[in-house]
Amino acid sequence: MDSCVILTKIRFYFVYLTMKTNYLILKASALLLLAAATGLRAEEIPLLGNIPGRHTVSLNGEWNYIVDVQEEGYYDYRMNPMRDGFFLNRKPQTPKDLIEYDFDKSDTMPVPSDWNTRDPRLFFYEGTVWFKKDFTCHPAAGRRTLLYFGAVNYEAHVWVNGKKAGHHVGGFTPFNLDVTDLVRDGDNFVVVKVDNKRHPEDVPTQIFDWWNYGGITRDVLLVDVAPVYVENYSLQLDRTDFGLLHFSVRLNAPAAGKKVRVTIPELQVDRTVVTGADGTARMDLKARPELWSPASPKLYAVAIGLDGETVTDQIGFRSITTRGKQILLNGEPIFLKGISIHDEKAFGGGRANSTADAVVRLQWARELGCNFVRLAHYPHNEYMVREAEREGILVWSEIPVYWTIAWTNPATYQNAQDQLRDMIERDINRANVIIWSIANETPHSDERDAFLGSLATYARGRDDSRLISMAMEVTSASNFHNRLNDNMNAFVDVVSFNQYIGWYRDVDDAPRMTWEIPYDKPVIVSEFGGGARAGLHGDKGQRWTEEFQENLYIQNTAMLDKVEGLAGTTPWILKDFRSPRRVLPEIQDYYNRKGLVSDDGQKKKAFMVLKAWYEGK
Ligand code: GCB
Repeated sequence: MDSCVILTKIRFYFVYLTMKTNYLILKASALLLLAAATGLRAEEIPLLGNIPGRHTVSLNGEWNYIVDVQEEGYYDYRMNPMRDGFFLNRKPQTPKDLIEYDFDKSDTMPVPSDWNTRDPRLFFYEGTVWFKKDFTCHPAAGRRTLLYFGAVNYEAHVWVNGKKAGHHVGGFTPFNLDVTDLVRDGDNFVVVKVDNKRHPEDVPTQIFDWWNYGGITRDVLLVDVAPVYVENYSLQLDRTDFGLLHFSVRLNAPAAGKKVRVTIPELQVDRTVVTGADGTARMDLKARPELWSPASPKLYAVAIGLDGETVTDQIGFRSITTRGKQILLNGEPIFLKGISIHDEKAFGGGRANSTADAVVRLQWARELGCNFVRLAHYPHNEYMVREAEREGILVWSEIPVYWTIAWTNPATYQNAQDQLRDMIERDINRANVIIWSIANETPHSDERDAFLGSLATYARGRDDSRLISMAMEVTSASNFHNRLNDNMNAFVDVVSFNQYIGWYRDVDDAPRMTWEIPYDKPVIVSEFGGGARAGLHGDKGQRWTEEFQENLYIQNTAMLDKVEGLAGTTPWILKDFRSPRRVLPEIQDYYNRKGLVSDDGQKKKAFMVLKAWYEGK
């Protein structure tokens, strides 16, 4: 069934670093094997940048779904993939016919959403659910039709009109399939097999402290494009010359001699560049934009034209650099007053997937006085990033290389790199995104260093206009002296670490703690915090009370003021979030309670402590 041709057009070299040899470049043939291992198919084509600026038709709305615990819609009773699985969406043709499923008589669920909060039977479910949607379309002759998914968690197989359209792994990044040859004028249907079972070689792996929401969790769109189209582009301010912009563009095909026109009317920019034999082009533009900043999040209307068609965008211009232990925004030192956030709705759990969901959480962040958010632990939905950009909130964006990754498995590496690539591709022109983070709390080993070193090098190769970081851990040098000692220091621009003094260790230790970060780089404390059940009051020594959490924040903020080179913090976390690891009845009830705001929107006492600390920064 999966006899699709393996993608032969490998665009990027897979560079694998080891700490011992520093650079070891795998041969191109290994790339093909890796692509095969991660399921890249001929139909999954490189991601389109700036999806909101394209010609799209939404396939959001009610989709029929079938819960398939044993994947009997996919495998026969000998576990061989079937030719006539549920993807054919068959109907009995005669009264004798045996067909044991019927999408049209099955329940519906809105897309985008997650099945865990949409169907009470599926709250803990991890497995396969089939989705089906009917749609009409009228593709114009000579055009191409792409099918775009904002995200499907975790693995998706997609068929259009019963024919395989593609396969994708990774639950938080977008992908698009070329379905031109599968769609027909008039009635069509799309079937998606979604599977969110966890496996040790996945990214993230089998254990992680958040809810494994399954489903088609972000928008589904049909995209109409010309045969040769602008795949993606980047328009960035020079790091130091604020009168200079760098533009680069990539077409979907190696089409030479194509004229790409860039206009920014407000800056009187109207320039054309011609593509080379590989279908790419770059040029520098003289312009002196008003700089994007939290105080003034100025965006300019930009149009990218090719063959009479334009992609429109809103782009801000800023520079982000470091100098010694400082982070510089537009050349000026900035302290990043941040908060960590999961991509969950503001109230009651469930995956967030709209601007409205973003607005509430960003409003709380702004009330705290934040100019920065850590979008943990995976790329959040695009609405969140764009709304933060509009509101002037800087972003740390991260891939789910979390805890116990299978460091030596090449397919795991390729999966992580693909997620990193697509996170960067999607948000390459977002002015507010200043940090790409490649990992969270990973155990030290040579294999881990090789894996992460390679990811960091890859990220820098794709985007040298932003900073690279990762959430490290401190290793105690002695009982009250904390030293950061991580080989990954060599690869990051910003040294970040998580610490939980006061929660996983006695809060009274905080005043005695000393810190040593022996690197001449800015420092972000990417997590600290502790849990409290909103409305539970008592002595500051009583765990789970708001007073305990309040005191923890008082002690921690005082302690952090002594960290040399502290350039920002993103305490853990804005809002209580769903986690299967948090089982304590009456307190947790499957929520991680480290939020400053409860799952039903109540602000806890510690909220005011952090707010006051940020007011003084
Ligand atoms: C951490 C993790 C985060 C957890 C948090 C906690 O260090 O990075 O994902 O949720 O601790 O609550 O323990």
